[in-house]
Amino acid sequence: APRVFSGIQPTGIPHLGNYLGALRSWVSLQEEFGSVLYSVVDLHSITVPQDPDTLRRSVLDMTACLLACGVNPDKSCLFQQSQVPEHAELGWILSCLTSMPRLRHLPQWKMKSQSQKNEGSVGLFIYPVLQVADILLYQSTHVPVGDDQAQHLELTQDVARTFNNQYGEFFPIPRALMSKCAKKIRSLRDPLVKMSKSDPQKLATVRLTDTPDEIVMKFRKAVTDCTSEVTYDPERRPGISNLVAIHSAVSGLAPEELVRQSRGLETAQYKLVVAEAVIAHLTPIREEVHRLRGDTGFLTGVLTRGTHAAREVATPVYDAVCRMVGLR
Ligand code: AQP
Repeated sequence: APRVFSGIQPTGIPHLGNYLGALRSWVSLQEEFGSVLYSVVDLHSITVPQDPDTLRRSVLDMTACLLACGVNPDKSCLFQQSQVPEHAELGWILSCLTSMPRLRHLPQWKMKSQSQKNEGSVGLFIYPVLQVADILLYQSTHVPVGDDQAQHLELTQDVARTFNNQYGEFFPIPRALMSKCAKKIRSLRDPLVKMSKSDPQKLATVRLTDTPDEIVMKFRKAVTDCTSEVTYDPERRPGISNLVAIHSAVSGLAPEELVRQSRGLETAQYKLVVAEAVIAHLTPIREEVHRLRGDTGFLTGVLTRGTHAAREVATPVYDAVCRMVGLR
């Protein structure tokens, strides 16, 4: 039966990129698919240093944000990855089927390891295999992915095939569900890089909990070029085009239509138009995040229920894998 899996790291409050590129489609997928699992992937987040208290808080904050965006725990299984130990256990078995060169060529390792001392941890190196385990543990058939994750899904498909060839047909080969909405939202400070939770520049990232004043300020200071006309040309004018892309994603109107409507506006004026559209879109979400964040008991309860439901699927799959490999 079709089954969707996706995850998000508890590395801070999600931003417009996470929301428009991933979370918004998570909500629609719970209507389209009978079985949907969404995980707050805390084991992935410790591949780079995390403060323990902040991490604990971030898991609950992320849960509040997912619920506020419309993830419905009655329709999807929402859980914390580390509470289902089979993720790490299956990850170990699958890491024994994956070659070092295969991992060394993945773009995220190349990028993230450069910014870490000693090239980064072994965990950072093999986390794509843990991601493979996240997906295969539920025999998932569909995975919503952004551009940046396409190569990790290819790895998942390769590892699933390797396992099936070696031990017998077991894992479905999961397929990508390419995001219909915004593929890649860029930093407001540097339109050449993606918007990221852990970007140290505060003005680069619009978070779901930002106040209207903060949103206005961030868009006002968004980096664009010296041309004051509003056009959509991601190759040559990435800064202004990123704003048009954000505007398009929150309004549902095509970039060309928005450019037409903005004729005569200077970029400085257009930035405020985009800020207002974003504020209108995010305000109900922000208010719901604030309401939910205060209710730690409720959030923990949602995750506990999710853990039980996830383990019901994961345990028999993992047991079968162990038998096939010869560990039972
Ligand atoms: N800028 C983006 N535009 C569109 N989609 C994005 N995603 C992330 N950034 C953008 C999508 O969000 C989902 C969850 O991402 P994640 O938290 O698991 O890891 P990430 O991709 O590393 O996201 P961040 O925000 O950059 O986090 P940090 O700074 O902690 O590494 C994924 O589906 C991703 O495609």
